[in-house]
Amino acid sequence: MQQREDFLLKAYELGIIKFGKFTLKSGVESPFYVDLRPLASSPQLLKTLANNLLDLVEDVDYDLICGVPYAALPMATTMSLTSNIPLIIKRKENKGYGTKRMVEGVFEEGQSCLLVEDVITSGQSLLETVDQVEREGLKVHDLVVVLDREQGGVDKLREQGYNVMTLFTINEVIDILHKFHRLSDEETKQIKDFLQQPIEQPVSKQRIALEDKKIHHPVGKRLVELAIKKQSNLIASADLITSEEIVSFANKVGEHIVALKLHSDIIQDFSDQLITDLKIIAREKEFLLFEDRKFGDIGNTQELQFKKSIYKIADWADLVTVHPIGGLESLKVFDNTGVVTIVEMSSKGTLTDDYYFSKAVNLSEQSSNVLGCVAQRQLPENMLLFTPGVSISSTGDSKGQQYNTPELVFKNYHTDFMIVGRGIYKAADVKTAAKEYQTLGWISYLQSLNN
Ligand code: 5BU
Repeated sequence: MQQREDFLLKAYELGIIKFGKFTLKSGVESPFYVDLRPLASSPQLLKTLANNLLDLVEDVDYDLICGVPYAALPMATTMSLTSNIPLIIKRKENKGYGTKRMVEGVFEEGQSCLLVEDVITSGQSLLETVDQVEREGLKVHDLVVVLDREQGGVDKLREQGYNVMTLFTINEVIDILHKFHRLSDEETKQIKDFLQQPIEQPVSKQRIALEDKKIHHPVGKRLVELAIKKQSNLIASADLITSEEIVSFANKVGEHIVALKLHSDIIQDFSDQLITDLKIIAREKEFLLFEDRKFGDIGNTQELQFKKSIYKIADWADLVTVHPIGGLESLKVFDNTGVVTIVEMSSKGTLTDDYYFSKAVNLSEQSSNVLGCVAQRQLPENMLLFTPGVSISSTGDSKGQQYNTPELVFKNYHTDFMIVGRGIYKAADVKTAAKEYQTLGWISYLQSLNN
């Protein structure tokens, strides 16, 4: 007993549990937060922990030890080194990867493996992990977990026939910290009260209506206003290479769109006159001009490209796209133009994986220039989501583009604005196609509000 207490107090000093106000993934506010990753920084504690876990599974037979990144991986490694039982690693899902293998290491079908995890909460993610390991042909029966947050997970796994062994429950942890004066009576009561509450369901992921989004950038507000007024969330991409084609296209689709997206540097006869013409049409038909420049350099170069190139983007673009790869300060150079960061691309094999996505969204949220992002999945509610790769009839091209339908992007991604290029400008009747996308996009958006 004393050894367990001693271990816990030392682990507490490392910062594995913090008290305060924390919003959990489910949206629930918790008075404490547990993170066992710092344990890897203390070889002594890690060894003690591994020994404790091995003691727990003394009577269990297994051929392999399986660790799950990140927190449990050093624990499983230490258990493997101590017991001489080989280690395998259950990979974290990695979208966009070529190999489908979810478990790394040497193993044979039918071998039994002991699964090591840091924390068990509702048990849902642990069940998914077990399922993925079993799909590789391995047998899972025994699981050893450092901390049980006592939210039903252990029972859930036991009901399914798994043998779950846990080192600590959260109530025990709180009791020990209280006993040794790491927590006051008041704090202890508050946490215990929280733990007594019925387990809350995760906040529903219902999408919020455009008018309820908290968008601060004036261009973002204007875009939302236009969408509601015109009942359109369509941005047409005019990937055409002559001024004449672009002006004609803008005249035909103008009433159905909220923005016309251009790539200025593909226009062979780009001139100030083109911009003058487009500005007139944009004012008359009420849409914004969106330059899909995809800036991706240091701030100084981006500023020169934005203001000094022959395209004079700063003089006319309401919106521009920027890769946030150059860091937060590189986004400061766009003055009052609305910045849409590219946090995920639509094309096959894009390098914008989960890690890049979350860092890029984070950075975008910190910049007052940014009103939204280009992505293929849900964003935080304060960002407008722009989704290209949308087509009613095609699933992709021969150069890596991938398409989804308007229904799918509004329902699954909670897209705010869909970007359509070839689906419209290559249509036999451009105006009818724009109208069709507008109607379908708006209906899909309204339906997605009720899901
Ligand atoms: P399409 O013809 O609908 O495939 O054109 C899509 C447009 O959106 C095109 O101008 C691309 O440059 C742009 N796009 C994209 O397709 N995917 C992305 O991830 C980004 C931009 Br970012």
